[in-house]
Amino acid sequence: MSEDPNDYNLPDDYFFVTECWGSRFYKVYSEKMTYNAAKTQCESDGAFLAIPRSEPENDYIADLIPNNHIWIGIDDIDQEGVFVAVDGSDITYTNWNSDQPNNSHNNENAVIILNKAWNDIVVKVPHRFVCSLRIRGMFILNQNDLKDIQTELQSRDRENQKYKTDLLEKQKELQNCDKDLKDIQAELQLRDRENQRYRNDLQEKQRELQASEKQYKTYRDCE
Ligand SMILES: [Ca+2]
Ligand SMILES: [Ca+2]
Repeated sequence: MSEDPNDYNLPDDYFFVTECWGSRFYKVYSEKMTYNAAKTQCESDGAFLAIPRSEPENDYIADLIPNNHIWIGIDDIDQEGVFVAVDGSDITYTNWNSDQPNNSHNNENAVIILNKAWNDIVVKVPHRFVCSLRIRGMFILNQNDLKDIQTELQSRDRENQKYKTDLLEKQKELQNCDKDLKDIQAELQLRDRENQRYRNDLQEKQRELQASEKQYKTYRDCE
């Protein structure tokens, strides 16, 4: 598995981490942004606002910016009370602070970590944030593997095309042969019929000859 952010089309300053909770790239932004600006920033990097998926990962992200509000990629902007992850994945872990989420003043639609606990807060206040890209499993291919496979596929495609062309040609040849064979069979039948006719003629002539020989003999005996 490549640990080079460039292999995943991420900016150079993303760093790679493999821990018990999985393999991730992270980038800690130092500036504060509104929730939507932070979300957009991560997505323009080719990543997402970090989404803690386990307690150790939640603690890790919290420790990247201690004692601060940190946006995470979870919000209920689309439908009040229905929290979704910005990368479309299922939310399998939460760490809400007591009495949260409370949608205070009916105006809290995005989630921050503060000292490891989650809270829904107002989206328009700028906060620090961490972007992340999850690398799933050991079988994720990096860009170079992908290029190799594409090249291999193209070369196989070309080979297959060549085989197909050859096959079509052979098929055409075979069809021509088939036609030749039929011509030859027809010719053979014709010759067979002719030969039969010659044979009949010959037998006829033999009979005639025998008859005339017999006649001649009779004629001579009479002399
Ligand atoms: Ca809300
Ligand atoms: Ca709240």
